[in-house]
Amino acid sequence: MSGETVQEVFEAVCRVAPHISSGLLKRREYVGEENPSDEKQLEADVWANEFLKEEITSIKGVGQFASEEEKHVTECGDGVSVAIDPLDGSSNIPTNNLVGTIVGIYDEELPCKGRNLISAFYVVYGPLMTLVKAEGGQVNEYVIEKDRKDQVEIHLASEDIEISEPGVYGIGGNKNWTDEMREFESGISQELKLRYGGALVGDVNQVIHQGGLFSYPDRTDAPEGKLRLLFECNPIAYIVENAGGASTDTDRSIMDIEAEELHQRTPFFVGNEELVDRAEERF
Ligand code: AHM
Ligand code: MG
Repeated sequence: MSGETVQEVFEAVCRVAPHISSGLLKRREYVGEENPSDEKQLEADVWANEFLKEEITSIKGVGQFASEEEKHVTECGDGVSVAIDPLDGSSNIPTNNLVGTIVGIYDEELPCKGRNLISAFYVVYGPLMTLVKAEGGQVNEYVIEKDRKDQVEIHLASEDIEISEPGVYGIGGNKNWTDEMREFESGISQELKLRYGGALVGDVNQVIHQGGLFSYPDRTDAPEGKLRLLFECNPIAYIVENAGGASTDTDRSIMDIEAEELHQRTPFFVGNEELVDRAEERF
């Protein structure tokens, strides 16, 4: 039953993704409000959230809906809990750099652990619109396209994706790294190529395809880092772990973190197991 709901959520997100992408053009201004994490909201953040919320909450098997852009959980029936980051990396929108959408589907009421995820996926609004989905131990990549009549088509592009051998790395928050982080990064930079784009979806997508490490660690001014556990870290960690990689907050897998608050943050490391283990040993 929940498998059908996962499929419906997946199809709903694929249906609206092209509209979100084309609607960004007119919505690149800040609206003067802040989200629950005290970050400035763009018109695009608010609009994409409303759009996705309408689609997802109307699915019968969805019981709860929560968003990085909303303070509280919305109760909408009986069934799975869906947590979204409608536009991840939205500070990239004014300059037309990469953004995405992240979706986590949990079989438990929110807030809960990442171990309760039954599926997670992200959309990359890049030169191609792609969606990477993990479910049942398998990670697949789809291309979302519109045909000449504006009908949305979903094509399976790669099946059973496994994280590649280490190639690239990206670490956020560099202006406020701890001294330990600076040392750690200096070692990693001797081995891997630096690629940091400022959108979690893009930076993690390249780590899955080219291998390596992504991190947004604790900062001297932000002991829990920047990224939110339920909307960003859990779904991404679930996808990377299902692709044969690993995740950590430096003590445990991201998915074993107790979730106490809807918008809680955590230091975040994902990538090849050997690199994640190295971070766990170092910090
Ligand atoms: P957002 O969801 O509000 O856009 O914030 C999350 C983003 C991540 O995609 C990215 O990894 C990080 O913030 C980038 O932060 P910074 O601008 O500090 O590099
Ligand atoms: Mg985000």
